[in-house]
Amino acid sequence: MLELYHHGSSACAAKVRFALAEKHLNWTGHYVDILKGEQFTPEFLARNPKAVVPVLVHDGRVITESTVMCEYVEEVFPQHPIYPADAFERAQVRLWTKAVDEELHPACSAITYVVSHRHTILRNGAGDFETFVNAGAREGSAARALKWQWIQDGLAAPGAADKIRLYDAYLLKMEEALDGRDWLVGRRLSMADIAMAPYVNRLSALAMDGLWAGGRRPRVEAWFERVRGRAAFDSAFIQWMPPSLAEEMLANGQRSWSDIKALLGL
Ligand SMILES: N[C@@H](CCC(=O)N[C@@H](CS)C(=O)NCC(=O)O)C(=O)O
Repeated sequence: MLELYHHGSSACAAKVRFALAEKHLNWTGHYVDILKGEQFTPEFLARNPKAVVPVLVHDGRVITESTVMCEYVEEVFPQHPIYPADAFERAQVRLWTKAVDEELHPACSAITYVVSHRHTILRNGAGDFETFVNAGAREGSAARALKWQWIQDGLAAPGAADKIRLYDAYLLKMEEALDGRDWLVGRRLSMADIAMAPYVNRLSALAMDGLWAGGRRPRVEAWFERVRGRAAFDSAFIQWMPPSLAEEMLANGQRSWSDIKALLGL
């Protein structure tokens, strides 16, 4: 039995939901509202002391880290593969998943918090700095201190603008990788596309389709249409997103779009 602890707006959780759906695997969901602090309950911290979703539990065994979870399900359930058979192509896929884990995900957290989540968290009550930073395990406290700045200062927080430029640079990398092909690696959808899709979808959820639409990144635009056309898209991205949060993110994104455009010189 597969169980997933997840949240509607979590890009990492969407990645795992997308992978599970593409692999035709059934799972049971446990919704953890990370915008209300449910990741800090003793029960959740026992499963992941880093206080982040997603967490996968397979027959009672806990697996953390979204990319590790996708590799795990691929190994345990090899039907409907999401990694290519060719070793060189698998290496290319891993370069994308590594880039997501190391660079794009932190950039996505920054953009999501400074553009939208900060408003939701401030409304729900962020509490005080000490409590906020020490809510998770010690190893996560530096990341939470950074988040505190994003929540308090928005786009003016130190480093936030750089993260947005880095995010935009990834759209250009995708545009280049998609030259002459439908998918990021090889001839069919792979874990590279599954890993990148939540991050492009996030921009769309924040009303930032202008970063690729209107002829700026036409191959990314066509790729995202293909991703949206997958049967798995709905269960990965739409079904779990609370409509009120989707509306709030869209409205917050629309409010910030002129600042984002100015920052990127569009
Ligand atoms: N490297 C981790 C990152 C997990 C992560 O950052 N999760 C975010 C949502 S995408 C989270 O749970 N954040 C909780 C918080 O903001 O307090 C993974 O890939 O699973």
